[in-house]
Amino acid sequence: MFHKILIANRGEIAVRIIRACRELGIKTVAVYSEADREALHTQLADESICIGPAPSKDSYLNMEQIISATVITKADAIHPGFGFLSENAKFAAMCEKCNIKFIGPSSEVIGRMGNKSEARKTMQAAGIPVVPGSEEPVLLAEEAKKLADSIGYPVIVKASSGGGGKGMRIVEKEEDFLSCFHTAQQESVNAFGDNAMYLEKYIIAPRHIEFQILADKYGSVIHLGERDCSIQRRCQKMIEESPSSVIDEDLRKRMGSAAVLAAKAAGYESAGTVEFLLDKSGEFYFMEMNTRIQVEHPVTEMVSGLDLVKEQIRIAQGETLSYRQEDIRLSGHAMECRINAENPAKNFMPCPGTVKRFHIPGGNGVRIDTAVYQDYEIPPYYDSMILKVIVHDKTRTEAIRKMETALGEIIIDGVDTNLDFLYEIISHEKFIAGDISTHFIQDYFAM
Ligand code: MV4
Repeated sequence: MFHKILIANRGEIAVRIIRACRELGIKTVAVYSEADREALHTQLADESICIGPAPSKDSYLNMEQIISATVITKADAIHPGFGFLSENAKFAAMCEKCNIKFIGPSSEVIGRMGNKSEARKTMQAAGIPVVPGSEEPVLLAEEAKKLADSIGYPVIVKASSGGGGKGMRIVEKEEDFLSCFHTAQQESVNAFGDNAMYLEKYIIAPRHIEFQILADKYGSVIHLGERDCSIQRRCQKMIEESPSSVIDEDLRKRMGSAAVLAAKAAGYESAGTVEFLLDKSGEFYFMEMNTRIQVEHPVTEMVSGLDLVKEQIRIAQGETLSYRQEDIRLSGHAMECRINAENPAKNFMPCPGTVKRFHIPGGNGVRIDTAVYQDYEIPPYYDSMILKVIVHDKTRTEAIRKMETALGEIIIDGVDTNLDFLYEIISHEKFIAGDISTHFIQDYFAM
């Protein structure tokens, strides 16, 4: 049983974790940068400690400072949330060395799943379908081109240390390959300090389907169904929902079994997500494994009734899973919209500033996860996501109606947001028909 947990994060996910700890009777420590002195997570925690100046590299990414804060406050464990150090194997290893429990998988697993071409190899060896592509990482453009020619175009070039679209290029024609490869490789070197790339056959207009996994340290692994995260803009998720309108019970069983097998093959512990690409013919392929709690985890909480942050903490405390696969009952339809402080009319440029009038919706089946309050000053240093609206109802049609009602009631004056853009998406006939793919935004909202 942990006596005290330090949350190495900020914003809505830090508030979410503090609430889960409080419900479990566990003390909390918030770390904050100088820009977050007045932030909600700083105020809600039992203790708070400043770890440095505003820039992330000097604060929320400063491993030594966070470890020191943990030692000074005598916290037993660190919850990393998502982003920042949540998938940093070096940080997880530092925690292990300092006998601080990192709430997540081991540093070895984080490292192996963080290397996307290593992850592919692990999954391929376990018999999980992966997209046809390179077996080993590729470094030389000419060698990569030979491989691309044999795979057949279109192909997609990806960074081994990548994920989320950085260091990635889709190559439609042979003559574009070398320039695309060099660009993607340079982006990878700049972003990750790694020139290792890998290739895959490009799946045209796939759906992004991810399965939520829970795994304890004794080998038990269950899945909690899927989330359809296909509504994305430049690899940034905007809307997530569960269940997916194209997955029937048989496909859910097959993909769920593949996700559980993937977690076992990875030696996984804690909450995690197995991402698949689903093509138009219903074939699915392993894409990546995310070794963190995800932004969109509330969608699964709403259809399964589980509290995923509490489950992570219980697993980290050495408890066995509270549920067997046959205990999991998924019901109804949940949907999440991410509200960002950004201006769609100005190419989605982030728009920090002071929140004036602030009103959030409520009601049956409506959940708001946010750290924003009236007169709160949104700092310019961090991610632009400021609020998540999650709704749950019996059917997708009713969930969409509930989301429209909730979005229509929100008031966030003082900063620009993507609220109206989200409203347009969920009111679009193709969205309402469930006719979506990762190409939806580019197909219907050319921008
Ligand atoms: C793909 C793919 C199609 N075919 N791989 C996006 C980021 C990272 N998770 C991998 N991603 C993709 N990998 C193959 N073989 C489609 C995506 C993809 C995507 C690609 C470009 C622009 C937006 C996208 C949104 C979701 C998934």
